[in-house]
Amino acid sequence: MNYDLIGDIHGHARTLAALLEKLGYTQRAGIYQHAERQVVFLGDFIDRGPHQRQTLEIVRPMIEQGHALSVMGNHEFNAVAYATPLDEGSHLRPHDSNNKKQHAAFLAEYPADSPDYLDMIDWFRTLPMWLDLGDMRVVHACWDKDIIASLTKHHEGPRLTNTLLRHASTKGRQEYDQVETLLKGKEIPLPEGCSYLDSYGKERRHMRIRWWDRTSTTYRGKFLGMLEWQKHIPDDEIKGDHGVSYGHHEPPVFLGHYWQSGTPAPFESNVACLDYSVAKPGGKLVAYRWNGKANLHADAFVWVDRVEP
Ligand SMILES: [Mn+2]
Repeated sequence: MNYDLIGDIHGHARTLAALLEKLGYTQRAGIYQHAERQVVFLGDFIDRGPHQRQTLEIVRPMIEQGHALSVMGNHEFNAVAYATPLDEGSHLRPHDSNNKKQHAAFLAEYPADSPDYLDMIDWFRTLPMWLDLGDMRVVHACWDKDIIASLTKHHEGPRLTNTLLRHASTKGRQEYDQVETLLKGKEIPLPEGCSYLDSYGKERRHMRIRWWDRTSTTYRGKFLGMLEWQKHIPDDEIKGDHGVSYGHHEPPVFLGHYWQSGTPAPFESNVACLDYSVAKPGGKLVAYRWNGKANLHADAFVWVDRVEP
């Protein structure tokens, strides 16, 4: 099977429809399909954009009718945790003002506890956290084989069980860091005595890394974040075994999540990110036409500019 992988949509249904049409998918009985190809979505269908319901009404039937596959994004994981009661009046993801704000566009179209809302949350729970198709792999943010092996062994893996959902929502639990890594990216501790202030003015002693980058070996080189923070990061060799090794010989892996801009191109010969910030003005929705090749190329990216609502 040949696949068209599509990056983070965030409620931009019209842009999604334009991209599917550009890729040669046509609607039959209201469902986008292609005679020879399937879509693989990279997650983050929801939050932020203007057409949450229209987006889900395109992607969910495609997946349910066998025209597409998908992994779970951090926004679907958060939605499930937000909807799941913990104790009387509280939830696995707290209903505080930040979390409410991040989820507002979705909740405006799917009022909490309405039948449609509960049905969609149940469907989000069925999305796998990773897909290993043998000669190609898909995960929202980080392919970490040790974490994937551990979740497979201890939690029947790639899908959220009740226990895994609870543990993954509990800070301090191993599963919390594991699911966070797969869905939000890899973090490593900074060297002793080293920290920086994030955009909330909060002191950070960990940093997100460009885990796919095989050329840089220092904290500063692997740092992933705003340029102004990078100067506070030491240019020392990373201590200990904190990296994620993704070798040249491994199957290609597709990611979303990383808010790229500019002209799409692979991160490495076997790593490509397809999130080109459709949720921001000037952003685009990006696909990769994958025809079974081990090496990824810039000329296989296909995209459309964000369609303004
Ligand atoms: Mn994301």
